[in-house]
Amino acid sequence: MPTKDDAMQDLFHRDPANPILTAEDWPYRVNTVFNPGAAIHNAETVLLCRVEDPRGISHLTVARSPDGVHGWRVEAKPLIAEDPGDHTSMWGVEDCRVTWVEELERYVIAYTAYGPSGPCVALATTEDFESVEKLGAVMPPDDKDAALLPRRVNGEFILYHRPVSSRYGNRGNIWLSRSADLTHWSAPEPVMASREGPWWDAARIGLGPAPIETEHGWLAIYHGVKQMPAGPIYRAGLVLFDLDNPARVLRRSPAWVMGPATDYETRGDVPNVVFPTGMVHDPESDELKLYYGAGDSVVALATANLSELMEFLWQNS
Ligand code: BMA
Repeated sequence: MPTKDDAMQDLFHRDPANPILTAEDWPYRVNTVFNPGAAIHNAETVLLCRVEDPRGISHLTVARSPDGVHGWRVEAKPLIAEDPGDHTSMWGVEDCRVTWVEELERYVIAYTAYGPSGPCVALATTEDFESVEKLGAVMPPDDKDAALLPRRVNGEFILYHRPVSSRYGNRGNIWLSRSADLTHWSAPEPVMASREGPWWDAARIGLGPAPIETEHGWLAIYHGVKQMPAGPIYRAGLVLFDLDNPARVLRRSPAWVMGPATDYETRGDVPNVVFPTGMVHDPESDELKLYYGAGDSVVALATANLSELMEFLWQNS
């Protein structure tokens, strides 16, 4: 039976193997596994999953699969974990986005470090997902949902992120900062605000996976939150940023393109959450694999066709 959400948009297709990763797949005791960053390394798909341990503290652990759907091998130890000696991450690390940066020949991992001052954006780099070089916190709290563009624009790296400003009634909006060296970042520039009133993305928004370069712009997926009397609903929408000025929004989908509909999305530690954080595009087949956390409890996969997404944005914006 088609779900309520599928009846609205037929752009994304949930994989029949969903949820593709759960706490039961972990080689050690964990509470939940969700919100993964994604990358291709050595012809395999790597997911850097947020794992919440039985204390409630999160860390990031690598899972690898030959086809990005089945046969996941999960590492026995976290790649990035809480650091009791670092006040910015003593309460754990969460929700990473991974970007392959050709110029550095390294993957850049943008993640949320959590400590008593609040969540903040931290960066690390890796060659192989076996060891990391930490650059530390690069934005003050409260800030999260950061993702780096894969190349410089006008000579600078671009990091989207989500500082919370009381000017906007503490609604989270998407901003960006620029840097020549990944360490020193410019003051945030506003990019995109949550809509007002009854919209699906009125309470908060945040960027999802690192945007993909297309000839018409940077294609990105963002999450939007609607606050309901029974709790928030997290859904996903599409946005296209200008290639040369990534602070400029060219297109934004009025409606969400994916929302909680299945059991694993409408239940869990936080019901009614689809939270996309990983995206892999295969230029040959044009297939886009979108990895997302469902219900803050499991990892799920939806596939789409990149050209269809672009077409949809052109006609619905
Ligand atoms: C956001 C983040 C995510 C989480 C989502 C839904 O604020 O904390 O980690 O998946 O809420 O609970």
